[in-house]
Amino acid sequence: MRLILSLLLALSLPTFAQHNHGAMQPAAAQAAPLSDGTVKKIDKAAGEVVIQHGQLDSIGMPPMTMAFGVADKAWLNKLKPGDKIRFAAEMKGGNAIVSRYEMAK
Ligand SMILES: [Cu+2]
Repeated sequence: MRLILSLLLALSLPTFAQHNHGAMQPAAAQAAPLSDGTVKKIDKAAGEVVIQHGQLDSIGMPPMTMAFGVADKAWLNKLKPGDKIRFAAEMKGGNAIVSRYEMAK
């Protein structure tokens, strides 16, 4: 019985986290469409990546080049200037961040 309760708790945690986040951003992070972007610069000290991006409907932005925070700092070691990516943007604590990305093919 104790094991089952633990399992249920573990399974429900990710759901709770998503709902919690969804309170601020109606379009949940997972639902945010991927947009095209080109990495211009990596700033590890600031924990930011500068991306030239297209229209970002998820955060209501026209195309521009700007700095984004990242959901996972490890990405700053994987990305490099010139990389073409497809990424999802969301607002977190007043800053635009890359919530997920994949390399463009
Ligand atoms: Cu922008």
